Amino acid sequence: MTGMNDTQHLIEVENKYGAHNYKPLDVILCRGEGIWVWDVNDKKYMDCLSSYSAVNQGHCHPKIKEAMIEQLNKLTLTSRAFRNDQLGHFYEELCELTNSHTVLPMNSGAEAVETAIKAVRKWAYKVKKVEPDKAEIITCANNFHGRTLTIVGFSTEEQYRDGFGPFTPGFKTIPYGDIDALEKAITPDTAGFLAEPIQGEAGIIIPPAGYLKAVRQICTKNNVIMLLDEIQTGLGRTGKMLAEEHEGIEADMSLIGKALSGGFYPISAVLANEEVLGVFMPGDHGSTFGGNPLACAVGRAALKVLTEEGLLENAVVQGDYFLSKLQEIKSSHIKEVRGKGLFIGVELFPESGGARRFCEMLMDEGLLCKETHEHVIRFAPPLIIQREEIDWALERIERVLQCD
Ligand code: IF1
Repeated sequence: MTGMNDTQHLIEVENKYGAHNYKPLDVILCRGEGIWVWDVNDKKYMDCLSSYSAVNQGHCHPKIKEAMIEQLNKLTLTSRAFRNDQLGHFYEELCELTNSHTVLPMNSGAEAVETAIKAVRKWAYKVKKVEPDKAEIITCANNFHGRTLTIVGFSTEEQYRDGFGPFTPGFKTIPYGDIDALEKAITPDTAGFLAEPIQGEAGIIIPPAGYLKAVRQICTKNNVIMLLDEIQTGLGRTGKMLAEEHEGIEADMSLIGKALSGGFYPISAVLANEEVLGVFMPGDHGSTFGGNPLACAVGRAALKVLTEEGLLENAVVQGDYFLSKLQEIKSSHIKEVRGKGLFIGVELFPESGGARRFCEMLMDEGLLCKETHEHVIRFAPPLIIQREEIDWALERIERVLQCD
């Protein structure tokens, strides 16, 4: 079939057989390399979403692919009933890079979040001596932590909750970035505080300077687990291995996923100090694929690419450049440009009719990005991007944002 027929045909097939839980742009991708992807008509696009920061290393990174193929030819899955020769190395390399003490490997980001909630609750009962079934976790308005029932139960986004009740009890919501609200919300039953260092889905919401440091102090003072969800902000996206490093603090537990595999495989992990993950005894928790040798080999290679190719440093240099040039764009649509590293949001005025139509115009210009929360265009290209490629993007972004 020619590309155009292929596109129409494949859209029809998807719509016929697939659940309609997404409204994707009508672009059918078939190839990816670095920051570029191609559709079935062989049209080339710059990927400015990076699969929601899962391909920070760039699409189909050769070194990660090589590591995956090598492991594929040896051993892919053993279950955790037995050990494998990749897990220990993965743990050690991950702990060294994130200054963690202990790792619990899972598969999806939401599974890591669920694992952390279980660990924090168990720690509350076994260590903090909270009364059984009374442990409370404080979360933030406009959070995004995944799609499981427990997680959407503490979402403040009505659509993520609609029709899915009843929900898991034991969560309390406070405004994001409000340190007084946190102080007031803590009770003797508070087990933990869960937040993103920068709220992604909420529209790249950066908390006030010093917020994470103040959270750290309050959690320490009140013997509350500080739990940071770095599934989108981590692994170089904001210019650090973990975004918490910008404020010189260490959470008690940090969650990572997405780019932990460079987009090759679902891998996530709960990183913690011994005290919190130490509450898990054999048989308390698990997963068929968690910590499998293929995931560990891919994860090791993905981490190595981040460090050996200086992607964290590049995210700072290119992110600062991208942000400053975006802030120079003269457009009646732009309300605010904000970001950290290569995690950037351009907020539009409501009168502009929503970010979606600008993403569609950018797609026609060969740039793929995604609106978040209706009025924000998120720009999050792979961390390998270079200045001349950012200039290529800026030319198109400026042209589109100067349309009516
Ligand atoms: C979708 C959003 C982004 C995450 C944070 C946990 C998870 C995610 C901070 C769960 C996942 C993905 C999920 C995907 C779209 C995307 C997303 F728009 F939904 F909110 F990135 F912003 N914590 N985010 O961002 O990880 O279980 O998906 O591996 O559900 O539509 P997961």
